[in-house]
Amino acid sequence: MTITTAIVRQPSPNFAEGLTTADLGQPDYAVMRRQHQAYVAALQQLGLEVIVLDPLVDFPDGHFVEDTAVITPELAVITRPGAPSRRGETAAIQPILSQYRPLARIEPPGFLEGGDVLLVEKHLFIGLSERTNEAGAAQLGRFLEPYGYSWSTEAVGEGLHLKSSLNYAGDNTLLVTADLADNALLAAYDKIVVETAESYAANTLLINDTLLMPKGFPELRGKLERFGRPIIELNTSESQKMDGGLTCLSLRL
Ligand code: CIR
Repeated sequence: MTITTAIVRQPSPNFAEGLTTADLGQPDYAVMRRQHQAYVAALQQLGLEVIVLDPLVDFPDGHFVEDTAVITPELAVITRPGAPSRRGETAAIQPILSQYRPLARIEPPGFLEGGDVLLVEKHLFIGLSERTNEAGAAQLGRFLEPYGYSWSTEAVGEGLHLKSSLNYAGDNTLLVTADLADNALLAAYDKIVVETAESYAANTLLINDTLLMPKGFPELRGKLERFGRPIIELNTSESQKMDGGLTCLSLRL
């Protein structure tokens, strides 16, 4: 699908109180804001309409909007985040999404976060993680099967979410971390393998023809240049300190 619109949410001043396992130092709000503004500017430069929502002070991870919904051209599935501290974020995203798509909802005992769902054409790769369980994955699959989608599940090994390790670069090509390079489920695709030292950069985001990648990963940058799509590099240092990356910061429609 051609992406025309992105929904983002401004980081809250208390964003550093969000969940993280990273040990990369204390995040800085002013720097985070600048990096977020640069992200919005990059999406606008690509011709997208960007809807910027207000910060959610009660939800310091709230700007990682990707986790609150899974969007296809037919439907927006409101998730039920596996992280209890993030469950309330979904109520805040529904009003805007209902303007664009019919809504469906993941219900207990299911839980699922958007970061665990990679849509490649009409197939959903769904990661099973601490944030997404089998019941949540099955609910999502059943919502989308009537529209011709297939789905599969994969245990998330390293990283928080599936998309910490697996993303789509276009032209039947996946970006994968080394641990997924020989995965049988991915056999039908060409692959660009992200070296272990640069594994964070597997979280690269395809917007129509262009790849948005995190700054500071020269080996992957070289591989993507050879792949041939336009590249925009963005500094993601403050998101990385909170286990987040480029895909997490938007919902694309
Ligand atoms: C969390 O742990 O939930 C946030 N600090 C980071 C969420 C990143 N989201 C994503 O990769 N889709």
